[in-house]
Amino acid sequence: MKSIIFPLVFAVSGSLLLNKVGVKASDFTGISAVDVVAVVGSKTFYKDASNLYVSFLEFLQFCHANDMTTSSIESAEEQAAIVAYFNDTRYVEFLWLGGWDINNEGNWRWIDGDAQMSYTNWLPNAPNGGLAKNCAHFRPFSPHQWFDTPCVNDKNVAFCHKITT
Ligand SMILES: [Ca+2]
Repeated sequence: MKSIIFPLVFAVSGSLLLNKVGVKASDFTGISAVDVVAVVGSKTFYKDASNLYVSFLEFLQFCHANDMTTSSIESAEEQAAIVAYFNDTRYVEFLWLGGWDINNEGNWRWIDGDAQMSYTNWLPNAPNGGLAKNCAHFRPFSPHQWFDTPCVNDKNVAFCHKITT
């Protein structure tokens, strides 16, 4: 029975572009269903509904392909709305934030608009990775704070936002 079921499951899952965490088709385009995480004013935050692990470059590709920009958390109100969602869902995968200090160590900027971070919510000892950690991610469980991480980290889920007018 096993020998019949397993190839079948593999064939079905392999036919989907995005299926589950850690598994990715080689023809990744980034287009996927998204979950609404929070709405704050004109800004709506979304994460990849398939919870697929992606690299930072794939995260950029994902947001762009879905007509969004990489996430930026710019106020305590936005942070609180995002935390409320993850408290409700008990979601546990780390999420990419659209922030980096890749161009100037210690000078953290949001990619969207190349704006310097004014509001931040780093873990107390972060960022602390120096030149080895130039991208930011969000821990969706307590204490719900931000960490610096290597940009080559491939165990984060895409997190984007879109401004509606
Ligand atoms: Ca750094």
